Amino acid sequence: MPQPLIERYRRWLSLDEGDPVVTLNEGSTPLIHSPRLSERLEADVHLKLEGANPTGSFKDRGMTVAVSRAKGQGAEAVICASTGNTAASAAAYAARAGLRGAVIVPEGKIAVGKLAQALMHGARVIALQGNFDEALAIVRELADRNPVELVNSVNPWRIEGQKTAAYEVCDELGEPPDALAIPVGNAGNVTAYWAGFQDYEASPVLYGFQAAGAAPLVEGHPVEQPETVASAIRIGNPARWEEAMNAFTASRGRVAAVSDDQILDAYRWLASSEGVFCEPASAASVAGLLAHGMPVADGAEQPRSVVCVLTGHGLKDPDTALGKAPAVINCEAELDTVERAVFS
Ligand code: AN7
Repeated sequence: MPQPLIERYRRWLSLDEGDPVVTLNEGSTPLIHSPRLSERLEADVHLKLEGANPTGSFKDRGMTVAVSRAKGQGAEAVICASTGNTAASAAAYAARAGLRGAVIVPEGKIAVGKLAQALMHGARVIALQGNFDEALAIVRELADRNPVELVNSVNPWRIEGQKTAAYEVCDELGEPPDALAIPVGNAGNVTAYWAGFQDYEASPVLYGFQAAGAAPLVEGHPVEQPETVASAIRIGNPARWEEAMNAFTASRGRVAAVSDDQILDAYRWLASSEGVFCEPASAASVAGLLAHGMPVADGAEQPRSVVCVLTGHGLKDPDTALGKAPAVINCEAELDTVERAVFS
């Protein structure tokens, strides 16, 4: 049975001995070889399937630690702003811990699976007439004014927990990869990976990818009206801006943009060619590698082993999947007709 990540990596996490462990047995997600992507990129590519976490995204790694800490410190409620996955995860861990949860999401802009999760776990879901960046600004003030723990990735415990994904990658491969590709929204996850690699004295080249309509780090300024089909990363003013840029610089990597078409092509290609169904935001990492390759600094060697982080499960967003997939074939219940439908 997989261990909760707090137990597996407790020595690296600065948790108090007395804190409760609020867990759904997150972490220890599959790292699978990707033969077709390896062929296309002329490198040895592995996919880190973070959609295999209990609520279907990497957010659970940070949430187990942040909610354990919040519970240990006597909090009665947690709150977050979210493009969807943080909301689903916060709601689940709040339920597990016996805490109240409230989530503020951009109205009409979160995938339907994530909404169902937050509601089923009993969180109060507030649909804001505004975008994620506005929601985050508001919850920060709410958390200052009220006895409620903020569990966005501005919370340092979220980053602590998310570092464990970098540990797992190194432990599973037996050594650090040469490079890591990752989608970037609020920039908490790339910050956490870099911190985790540094704990392991590893320094893979970090390639971050943003959606072209929501690419503040690439453009060098906040984006007022971010837009992308990858709703999870529809973020115009990342909270961990500086940390993320420092990580790209220190790792001799870079951040680049991918178009929605490139994201959707990679999304469908991964599902149909590699058997891996991730959500559109996650496919940005694969789209980025396919579109930009792996540029290196002068004199540096081309990466041989690469890990691509697939941050969330494809089932989160059935609407986008059905909009992109081929049509269903309707058929009457008659043998010859079915035979024709199957084999023609
Ligand atoms: C699938 O849930 O920001 O750069 O509020 O759900 O650490 O923000 C989600 C982000 C990538 C970007 N992939 O990670 C939220 C939220 C998926 C995501 C990201 C998110 P960060």
